[in-house]
Amino acid sequence: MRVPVQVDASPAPFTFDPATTALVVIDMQRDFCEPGGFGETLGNDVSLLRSVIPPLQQVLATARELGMTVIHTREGHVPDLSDCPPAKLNRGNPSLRIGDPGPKGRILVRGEYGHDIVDELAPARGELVIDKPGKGSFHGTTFGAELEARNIRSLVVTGVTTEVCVHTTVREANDRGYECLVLSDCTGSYFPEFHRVALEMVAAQGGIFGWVAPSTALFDALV
Ligand code: TIU
Repeated sequence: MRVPVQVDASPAPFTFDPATTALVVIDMQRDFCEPGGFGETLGNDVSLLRSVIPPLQQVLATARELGMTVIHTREGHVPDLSDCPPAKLNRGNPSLRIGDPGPKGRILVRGEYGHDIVDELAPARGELVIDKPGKGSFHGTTFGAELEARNIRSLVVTGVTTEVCVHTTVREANDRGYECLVLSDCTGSYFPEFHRVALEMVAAQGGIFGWVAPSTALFDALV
């Protein structure tokens, strides 16, 4: 592997040093990826997110081999829901609201089975897990401080959903000066069209928020 690593990406090659790059795995929780959780209560077909898991397992394994910083996030709320604004709690017409008891525990509540990350992508010992109340990874969390403490300059971003939590995180990371590569096959949406267009938005206008590439381009760059 030659450093800096150069990935064939859109709209231009993405260059990074694994020592100053974090792999960010956003919200790969049972609540979004499995039946009986938050995603399904919103009326979504959660099976659409399953295709993200196999390539993301490979990317995780590679990042661990390289000794990269790995950060997982989980969207959810404290049990008394004091960090869930009414604007979020009362929005829409879900079959179960945040905090209601569901088949995998209380919907989107920290400490519940459904809130945790799917078994296939379980964090390894020492990897950071950031609990976030919102869609973005910076709001109400120590994510920004953790990146600064580790001298991270670039992010390889994965997880769900592309146009919601992935986009919110990438947009703010870009404003904060981080260079973000979004891995197209390691992100997913309940809406295939939103996924496609969300990725196009990242890379449009000369890479207005960042870069996009499939995980195969990352692996090719690392040989
Ligand atoms: N993690 C994340 O994207 N939260 C969402 O609520 N996404 C939806 O697409 N609903």
